Amino acid sequence: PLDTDNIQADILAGMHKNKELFFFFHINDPATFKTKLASNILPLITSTTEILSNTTQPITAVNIAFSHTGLVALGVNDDLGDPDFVAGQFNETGTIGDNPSLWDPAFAGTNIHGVFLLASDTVDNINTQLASLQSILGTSITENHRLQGASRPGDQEGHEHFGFMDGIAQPAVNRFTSPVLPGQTPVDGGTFLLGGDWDPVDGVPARTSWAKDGSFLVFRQLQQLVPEFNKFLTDNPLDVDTLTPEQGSELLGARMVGRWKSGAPIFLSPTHDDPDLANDKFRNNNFTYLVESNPEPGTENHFNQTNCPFGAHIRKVHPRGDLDPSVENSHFIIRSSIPYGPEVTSAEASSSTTSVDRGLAFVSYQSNINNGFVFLQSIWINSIGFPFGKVDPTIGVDPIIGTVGGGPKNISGLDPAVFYLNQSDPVHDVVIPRDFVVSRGGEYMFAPSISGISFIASA
Ligand code: N7H
Repeated sequence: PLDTDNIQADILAGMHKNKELFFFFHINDPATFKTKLASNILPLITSTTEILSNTTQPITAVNIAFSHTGLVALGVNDDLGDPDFVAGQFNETGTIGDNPSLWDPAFAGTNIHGVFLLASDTVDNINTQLASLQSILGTSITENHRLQGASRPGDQEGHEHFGFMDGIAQPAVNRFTSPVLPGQTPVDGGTFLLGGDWDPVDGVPARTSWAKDGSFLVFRQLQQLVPEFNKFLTDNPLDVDTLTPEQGSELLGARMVGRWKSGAPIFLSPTHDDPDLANDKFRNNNFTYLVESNPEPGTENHFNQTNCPFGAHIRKVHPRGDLDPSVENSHFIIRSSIPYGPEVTSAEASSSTTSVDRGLAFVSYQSNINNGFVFLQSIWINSIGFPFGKVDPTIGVDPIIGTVGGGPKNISGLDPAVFYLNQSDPVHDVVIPRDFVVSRGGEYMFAPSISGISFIASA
């Protein structure tokens, strides 16, 4: 089995609390910081083993991660074999399609040295834990930025701000995930953790020594324009005979995501939401986009997007069966995101205009940022041709998070009435007028193992 006593809790297991604070800081006094890290902070860091049992779960779970500039400030100059990490996210806005002028100034540059992830049932508990960390660290750190995440209230718990159930599909990690559910792809721990016996990056000594069992944490503050998204759906219901306009709008949203709001996959339930399917963990993830029988064996996958658009969000980021498994399976990430910001107010709803910031505090873990987040964002999400090899060479970017510079994007296959698509027939594209998800920035961080934190403290 993997060394779960040494692996920070959020990486493989997730902290699974309804509140989570991301507290970004700059290190002013490395010597004091390292002393306190070893003596007072290290004992607070929650491991995977601890989070997995109710008897050992702390009231507030604490994880920590460092940016490249943070490690350097602490005197750790080792190569971790990851050029994106060294560059920092701000220097890659061009690659990942972000508009740097929309970034929160806190993320612009490489000024963030570290982040605390504090997770608990209440914000009060989190604030108590934060106050204690701040009193331990005193002026050795300065806050750059904080983002308070929270599950949505009532029956929206677990749903992100557009209303869709999140946190359903994750890869299964060999020697960790048990049981493996139908539809989960088992992958080696090396896809997420550095230095194990299947680490895709070779010949980097730090990865097999102190950095082993750590993981790269990609953080993104993704604002969601919920009233604007809802207005777009209301104004553009899919015109399907049997559906009311309201149902046509619901279908459009589901086809953009690839799942209904309940979480039921549209590939298995293409015409209506199915909460029973959504709630059944043995069925809700058990599908690929390959259909061999209808209408012609072996062809449906490349010609027909009746059940699921080629470019639906969950198909873009996990094209089950659309690619050779060796390619498809080398770009998995583990997601550990949580919504932030309040519910839509009645004034926002009636004006269809966002006035309060809300969105997703996106977190992904991978052992190689270029294979994980950067690949997904730049090659799969933002390529209008992906998945490649379909009848339509201009599928469009991901309708939820893809961008062509913020402006209108043409997406094919959203209308199920278009059974066979002619070569790039633009008449059948749906035009999404603007981005409803706007990146406010983020950073690439390294979440070391518990022994790795101890190494850093003594560097
Ligand atoms: Fe996505 N959404 O609400 O539309 N995502 N995502 N995501 N996402 C998923 O299966 C969403 C984002 C992935 O294996 C679901 O857990 C929103 C980024 C991956 O089938 C829903 C935002 C990246 C999967 C959403 C957002 C990804 C996935 C279905 C931003 C990577 C698993 C629930 C605000 C770069 C796919 C589930 C699979 C699922 C939404 C961001 C990746 C509902 C709103 C930035 C790999």
